[in-house]
Amino acid sequence: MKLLFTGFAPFGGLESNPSWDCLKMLPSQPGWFTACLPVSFRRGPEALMAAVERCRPDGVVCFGLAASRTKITPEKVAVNFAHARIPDNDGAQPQNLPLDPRGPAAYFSTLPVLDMVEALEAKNIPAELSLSAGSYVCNAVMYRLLAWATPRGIPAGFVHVPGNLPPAALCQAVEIIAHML
Ligand code: PCA
Repeated sequence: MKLLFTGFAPFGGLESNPSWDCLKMLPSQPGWFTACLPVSFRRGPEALMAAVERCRPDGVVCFGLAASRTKITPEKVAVNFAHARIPDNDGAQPQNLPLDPRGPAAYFSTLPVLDMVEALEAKNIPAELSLSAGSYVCNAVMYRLLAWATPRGIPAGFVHVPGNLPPAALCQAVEIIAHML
């Protein structure tokens, strides 16, 4: 089974992004691929789809930082809405726009999100289901991912990581999640 995991580049004045730092620590396994996506409404989803075309994965989990959260939060929903509080790394700051004017209002993750929360908590890693991936670049990438994965029946989705967990715990969380695909 080929699996693709993505993280993001730093943004918003931060020096690193734990969502990519933890993927860099992931022990290499046959069939596991990683990619670092730019924090850009335009280039982020493009880079994701380029990685998908390169790897042809049977499952995809995208990771991003939610600096204000304190738990690992598998996302249930991606919404067709772009509304940025800060400019992305290209200086774009969409306000009140659909991501795809012809697309559905939302997609549900095709990952077993509740089981993932349970599996993380069983290992004493703080986790909670999230019902909103926000309206910034992470949500845009999740929406694009699910527009591709849903009609194909491919398990795919998004997980936000908090800013306060040590990289080793994040890396362990990624491995737990990876083994549930
Ligand atoms: N977090 C941002 C974008 C990149 C990232 O790591 C978000 O939650 O949208």
